[in-house]
Amino acid sequence: MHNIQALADDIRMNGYVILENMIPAETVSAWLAAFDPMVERKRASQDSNRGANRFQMDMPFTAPFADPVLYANPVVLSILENLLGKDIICTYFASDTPFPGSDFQPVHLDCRLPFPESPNGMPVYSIVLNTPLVDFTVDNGPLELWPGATHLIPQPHSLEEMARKMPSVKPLMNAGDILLRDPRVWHRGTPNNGSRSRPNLALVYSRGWFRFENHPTRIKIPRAEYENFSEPLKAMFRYCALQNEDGTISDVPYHQ
Ligand SMILES: O=C(O)CCC(=O)C(=O)O
Repeated sequence: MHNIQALADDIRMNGYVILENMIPAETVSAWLAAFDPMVERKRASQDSNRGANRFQMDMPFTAPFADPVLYANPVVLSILENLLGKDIICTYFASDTPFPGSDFQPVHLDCRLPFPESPNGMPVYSIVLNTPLVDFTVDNGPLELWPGATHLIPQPHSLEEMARKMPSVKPLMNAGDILLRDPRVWHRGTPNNGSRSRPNLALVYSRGWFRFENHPTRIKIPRAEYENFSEPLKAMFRYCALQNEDGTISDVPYHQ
């Protein structure tokens, strides 16, 4: 059993928490088998877009990836509700993949601060869900985080300089684990010195009023899939687009 309050408080205090063994091994294997050729096609046709040999790629909201164990995981949703309240939106479904030869990224936050002029840190308003498709090792470019306080710093300056003086962690998650992190937590991708790519899926959930701007492409949900959603799920995906059977795109009907 998960202690939802304690896990939510970990995120409030430390900026992140890791949930172990959340995705069945056969599901992760199916994701990896479908993912590898997709990212290889992208790599063959486009320059890297997140630093050398590192690719951000939008994910299709289709099988095998569009699995409720990922986007509507009951443990995750309980933690999110504790942190964000009942009005939660999901607006981002993508992946980050460093290949061998990738480098350190600049230390960064994934979102802007709503009130950068305020002297106070703000409560949690957005959460990134990451789940790796292969085990993170010390060699294959684990994500590095500066936990504890960086998500509460109201006016972050000189991230690289400050980060050098502050303790960081590189959690070695296993495939099937889920990392929930406040997007304000300072972090960076590290070099992949391993023998294969190290894919990491990412979804972003926010309070209904927050716009996660990191990448503007809307999630496209096949209309048939959306029509089977429960009302709370329809509300959660209300800022996404619908992919119609004839290939056209529609807005999700306005949802109160
Ligand atoms: O290495 C990762 O999985 C995440 C990288 C990252 O933070 C980014 O590309 O913005």
